[in-house]
Amino acid sequence: MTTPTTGSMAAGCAACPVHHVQNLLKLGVTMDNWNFVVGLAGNPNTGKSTVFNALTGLRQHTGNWPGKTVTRAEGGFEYHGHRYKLVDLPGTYSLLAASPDEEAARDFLLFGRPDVTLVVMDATRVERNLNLVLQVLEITDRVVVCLNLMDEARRHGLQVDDRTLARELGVPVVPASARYREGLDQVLQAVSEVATGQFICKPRRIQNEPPDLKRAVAELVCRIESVFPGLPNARWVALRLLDGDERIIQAIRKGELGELGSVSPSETATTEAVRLEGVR
Ligand SMILES: Nc1nc2c(ncn2[C@@H]2O[C@H](COP(=O)(O)OP(=O)(O)O)[C@@H](O)[C@H]2O)c(=O)[nH]1
Ligand SMILES: [Mg+2]
Repeated sequence: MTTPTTGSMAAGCAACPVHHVQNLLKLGVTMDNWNFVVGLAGNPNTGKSTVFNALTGLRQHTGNWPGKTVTRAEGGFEYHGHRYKLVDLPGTYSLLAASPDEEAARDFLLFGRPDVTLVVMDATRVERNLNLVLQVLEITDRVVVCLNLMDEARRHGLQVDDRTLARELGVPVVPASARYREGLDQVLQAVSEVATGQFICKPRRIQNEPPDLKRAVAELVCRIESVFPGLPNARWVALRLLDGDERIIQAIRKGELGELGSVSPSETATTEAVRLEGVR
């Protein structure tokens, strides 16, 4: 028997939370009593904690990421009848994690799959900050960019065209000066539109992948998914393996990645993981 698909169900889907409850739990984030989870990402010193404090006020607490000495701040807010949990991630320049801080941010974004990733950018260093934004756009299509430190940009005589940036990136870009609480209402509005599916992002992705790469990625994704069923973002893992990312290879060897799938890897998984490396 086939499951009927109705228009309302399809519409409901865009509005459904996408976060991965089990993985979030493994990453130390509980989702009881929350409708949506928002990850706050960005390079260090872009104003993430300032945005976090402004949006959550006193409703926040800090803890550590499981198994790491990296602190995590969690807080919440309500907006238009929905309850949002906001997680302030460690500052990171890249998802190609180099430090435990970057690793915590990467694991949360990749495997916890927040309903919205709010990337805070420094408007005075757009080019450098775009590196992380573009990487985030590769792994999720629910992104809002907060173009922060606009007051600093103005002070330096820099003009940043947020509309063109939004068009080019395919996601909402909201200019803000978090220290002065400017633009934060618009940030909330954009986050809620993306979370509830009122706004569907069309993120800019790598175009024209060479056919050889496409084939290799497809083959690897298939094998990764059979070894680690339920692992979100297998495509990203495949690309990292092809790039020879030592951390990801280790994560596969030690079964860390398996822990973030819906089923623990079987005995054969390790053998298969070694074979996966052989594909490179
Ligand atoms: N001028 C200005 N300073 C800001 C703004 N937002 C944050 N800051 C300052 O930038 C510094 C770093 O902010 P913080 O929130 O700790 O950044 P994080 O490392 O991304 O969490 C702090 O001194 C903030 O007061 C802003 O919009 N304008
Ligand atoms: Mg901070």
